[in-house]
Amino acid sequence: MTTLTFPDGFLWGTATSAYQIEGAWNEDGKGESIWDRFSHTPGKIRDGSTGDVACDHYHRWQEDIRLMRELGLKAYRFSISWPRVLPEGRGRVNQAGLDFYKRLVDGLLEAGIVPFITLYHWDLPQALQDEGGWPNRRTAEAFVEYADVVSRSLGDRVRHWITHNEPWCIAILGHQIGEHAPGHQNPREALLTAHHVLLSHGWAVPVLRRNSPEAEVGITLNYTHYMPASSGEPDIKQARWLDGWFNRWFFDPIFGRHYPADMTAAYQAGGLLPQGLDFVQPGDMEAMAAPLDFIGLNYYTREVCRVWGAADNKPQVVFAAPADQRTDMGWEVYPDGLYWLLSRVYFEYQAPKIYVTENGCSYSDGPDETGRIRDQRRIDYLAAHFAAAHRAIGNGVPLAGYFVWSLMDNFEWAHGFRQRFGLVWVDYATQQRLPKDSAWWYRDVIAANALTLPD
Ligand code: IFM
Repeated sequence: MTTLTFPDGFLWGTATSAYQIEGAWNEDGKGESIWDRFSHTPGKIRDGSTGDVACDHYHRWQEDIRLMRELGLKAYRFSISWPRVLPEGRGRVNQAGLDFYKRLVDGLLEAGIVPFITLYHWDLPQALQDEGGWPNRRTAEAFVEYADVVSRSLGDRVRHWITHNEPWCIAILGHQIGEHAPGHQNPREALLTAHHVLLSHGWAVPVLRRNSPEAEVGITLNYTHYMPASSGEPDIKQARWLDGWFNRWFFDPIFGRHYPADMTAAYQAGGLLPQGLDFVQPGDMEAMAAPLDFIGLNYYTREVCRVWGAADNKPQVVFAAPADQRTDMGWEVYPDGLYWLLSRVYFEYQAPKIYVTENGCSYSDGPDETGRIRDQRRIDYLAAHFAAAHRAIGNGVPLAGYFVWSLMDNFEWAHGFRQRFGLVWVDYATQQRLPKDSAWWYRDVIAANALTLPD
């Protein structure tokens, strides 16, 4: 056996988000969000489901905190529903919404669990979408107002703030690919969205610091590890382009490097930016590079790309992994990618402190005849990724915590309830929570602050 011990005080946690677990979509004065609107639109969600009830966490949060306690979690990352707090996106505050999060935070603190709050995990108030949504610069201003309202209310007891979750998804899945709300397919809107999301982050940082002076402030970016399938130039160029589109377009400005020049040139050459970066106003790049206390990283997989097709030379991304190394999402299991990500963000971008704010896998393993859920594949996945993180720490990477996605099965966006990422099984008919084998295994890792691997 090999035992990998983590640094003292390492924060082991789990993560969720408001729309994916809360339900209560129209209760106690909550306004409509773009995900309410999107999931209620026929054809948008693969199993036809919505987040109207989801895991009913809004009513079951005390039971869920008890569950977290049973697992020995040190920290819990969750998001706040903007339209629950500001039903019209700005202006009128819904006190009942704020009170829900106050109770949740106090309940976590009483249980000895550190709350990590994400302000924006994709559920924009529909009222702001009706004014143009993220492509409209005014939405960035509204976000600052929202950050102010929440941090004035919770800033005395919350010590970890994350402004946004995965700006790539907000911009690209929501506005270019259209798989996520608001479901647009407009690459220019995607670039405007990326800019305004990053800008709103930068503008919110000083507000969070003022209202919550003892807190750490950061942002969560997602990362896919792109690799060329061969040493041929087209494959290498393509991998570099994908890395620019997915990763560098977001990491570079946050770390004060402006948007990557090669990508700006490529977008310009492709006709996407005929006037260059005309939406960047003086001071924007400085604002979005506001010094941070930490960076949150979400990592799931890598992609190996090969350029096919002599006729139009249209690149395609291929997965090189054998089928038994993919999760139910079709994502390759590639723990080394996490090692490379952590190393890159520390050694190349010089992040002062890092949390893995999401890592996990979707496997459908459910209860057997005795009610036990033998999700060994999830245990293997997590063990391999924890080991990769440990290797990075050994090289000096300042990794301070790790949040498994997710505490429990939940609404997996356009996939609905078909994909199950939870450590805890949710029976959606009864709302019964049933810890899987991986949950008990994770409890033991946390208790030992160490991972034990067979030799
Ligand atoms: O469920 C999502 C989460 O909301 C954001 N990061 C990726 C997870 C799995 O797809």
